[in-house]
Formats: sequence, C-alpha cells, structure tokens
Amino acid sequence: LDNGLAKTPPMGWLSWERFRCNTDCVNDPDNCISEQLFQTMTDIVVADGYASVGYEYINIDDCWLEKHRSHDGKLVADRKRFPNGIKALSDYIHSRGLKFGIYEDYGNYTCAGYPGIIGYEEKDALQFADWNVDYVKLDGCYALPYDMDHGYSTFGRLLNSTGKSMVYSCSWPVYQIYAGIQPNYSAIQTHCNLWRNYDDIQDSWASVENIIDYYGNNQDVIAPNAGPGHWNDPDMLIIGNFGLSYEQAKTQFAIWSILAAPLLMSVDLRTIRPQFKHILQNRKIIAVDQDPLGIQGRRIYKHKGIEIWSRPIGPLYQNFYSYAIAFVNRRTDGTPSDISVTLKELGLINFSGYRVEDLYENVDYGVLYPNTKIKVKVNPSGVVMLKGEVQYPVDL
Ligand code: A2G
Repeated sequence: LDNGLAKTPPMGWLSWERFRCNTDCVNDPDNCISEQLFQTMTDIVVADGYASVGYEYINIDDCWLEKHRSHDGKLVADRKRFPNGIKALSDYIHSRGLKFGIYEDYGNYTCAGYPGIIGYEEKDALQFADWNVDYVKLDGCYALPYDMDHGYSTFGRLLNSTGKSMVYSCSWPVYQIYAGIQPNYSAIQTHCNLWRNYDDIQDSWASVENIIDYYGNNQDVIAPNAGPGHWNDPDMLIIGNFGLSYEQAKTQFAIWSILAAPLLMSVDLRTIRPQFKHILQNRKIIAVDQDPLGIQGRRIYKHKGIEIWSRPIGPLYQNFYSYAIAFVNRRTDGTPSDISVTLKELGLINFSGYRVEDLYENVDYGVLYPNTKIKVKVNPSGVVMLKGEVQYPVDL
C-alpha cells in the first residue's frame, strides 16, 4: 500500500501470542488485557532501549472491546479494563514518543467473539482516526473469504479517506488460503502494508519451524510481493517466552530478518531474560530486517537438515548486492554441524570481494573473494548469520 508508511517492516510490541485473551483482571491484574498492560509495555520499550533500536508500535490485539457496541453503534473498549478509554491510552503512548496500533475483525465477530466490523466500516475508520490510531490489524474470523477482495480493499480506502495515515495489516490471504482460494497478491499489496500468509505462531520451536518451512516452500509465490510499503507477515516474535531455547530464538530473529518480516515482539518485557533481550536488540540484524531496498530473502539451500537463507541488501556496487546469509542447522543429532562453502556458491561473485562479518558473534572475517571458502559451525536448531558487504575495486 502506497500510503507513505511502513517503508521498512513495522517494528513494535503486540499482545496476542503472550497475553492472549486474558480478561481476568480480578485474579490476574498484571497479565490481563488492560490499559495498564499497554502502558507498562510502553514504558519498558522506552526505558530499556527497545525504542532506540527501532521498536515503535505498541499494538493491542483481540479482547479489548465490550461485548456490544454502544446504542449508537460505536466501538467501546471494555470499561473495567480500559477505564480511561482508548483515546487516553493512545495519548499516553504518543506522549512517550511511540505509536499506537489497534485490532478489529473484518467479519461479524473477532476471533474471540467481540464485535466485528460488518456494517460499521465507515464509522470504525472514523473512530480510529479520531483516536489517533497509527496501525490497524484487521483479522478475518467470522467472514466469508470470497468477500475479502472487496471487503479488505474497501476498508483500506475508508481508512485512507479519514486523512489520518494508518498502517494497514491484513489477514486477507491466510483466510483465503484456508478456504482453498488462491490469494490475489497484487491486489493485496496495493491495499495493505502487511498481511498474514500462514498459521498463527504458537510458543514452540515446532511452530517456528513450520512457519520457516512454509515461507521457504512457497517462496516463489510469496517473496516477490514484499517491498517498501508492503510486507509478508510470518507473525510475531516469540523470543523470550517459554518455548524457544537461546539458539532457537536466534534462529527466529535471523530468519525473520531474511524474510523482511515485521518485528513485533510478543513477550513479557518485565521479565524477559537478558540474553533474549540482547537478541531482540541486535542492531546489525535489525539493520538487515530494515534494509531500505526491501527485497525479501530466500532459502537457497536445503539438504539433510542444513539450510542456507540469503537476502540481497545494500550497499550495492553496480549490479552487485551485499548479502545477509543465515546458515541454519535443523538437525537434532546433538553436535554442531560444519558447513563450508565458497562465496561464489552463495552467489557472491563480485571480483572486488566482500567484507564478511558475523552478525551475532561480532567476528570480522575481513575481505573475502568469490573463490574463498568459508567454514561455519552451526549449533543444533541454531544459526550463524553473516553479512557480506560488497567492495569497490581499489584504484591503482
Ligand atoms: O485471531 C486470529 O487467530 C489472528 N490470526 C491472530 O493473530 C490473533 O489476532 C487472534 C485473536 O483472536 C490472523 O490474523 C491470521
């Protein structure tokens, strides 16, 4: 969507994977979906350095609404859990220098059974503008997938005509795929800033692996649709929760950056362990994700549990890109695997060479050439991530 927003993949925090539809503020006041939870995460994003590496959106997901609209058809936030209302929360987030995202559903109900948008499209678009919303996720439960080409594009136009620019996150393709419909990705990129292609992420390595496989196996259809202003969304980062080891968390972050994915953390930032925070704040890998060329990377090798993923990034020298390369070990035999390849085999063929560095370990390999063999040791379910920055010929 060419609305001037999301020129690079959006970064921020989203409640769903970690906090779900916990509405029990009586027994679990610190973890329920409430204005307090979002204020707390806002404070931590600012205070603990997340904002300064690029995380900017604080996004509500499902379960923020009252079960019914007001008598005049307006959306109403749950009065007990959001006692000051959505505008106050939006103001709070903005006053801390961050941006505010909200969730609704294209159908009759949200996935968790709260009011949906059907029949109120224009009213809700105006309401979001009025609340100074910066980002809207429109889910697709309780809707007809055949109607989505029309419905998602119409709501996008309504958002746009409010005059307030809002990032538009669509769940349009995934529900169509579930219904056996081939999504019209050219329409989707025209109308949305990002969209979900596949299953919801869960708190497990199996779920992350499933998503990685989906994006690899379907890359010829999916990858070309990404670019500045329009991104594929493999779903939230679950780094720092219960399901991923340290190695697996590094792998999720590396692959998401190769995929030019939105970086939406869904984790309790109050209790995250330092090693996971460190991953989420890795500036070099964030820079890969946020590369301004916006070319989504691909899986270029897969054999016996070893995968190599590659993404062209800047700077460019003539037609030669720089590259981010992720070596992933999906084997579970308990010992690190050695992978050894020449730069040429990875497609790095510029004669002037590439400055190669390791983005997690801060090792600088110096300038290497197409015939140089590099050897990496990759831990089980882990990753080694390199960047090769194209070199200019030296004038003699
Ligand atoms: O509803 C759906 O399952 C969403 N999935 C998920 O992300 C979350 O928002 C949930 C809330 O009930 C998609 O948007 C594909």
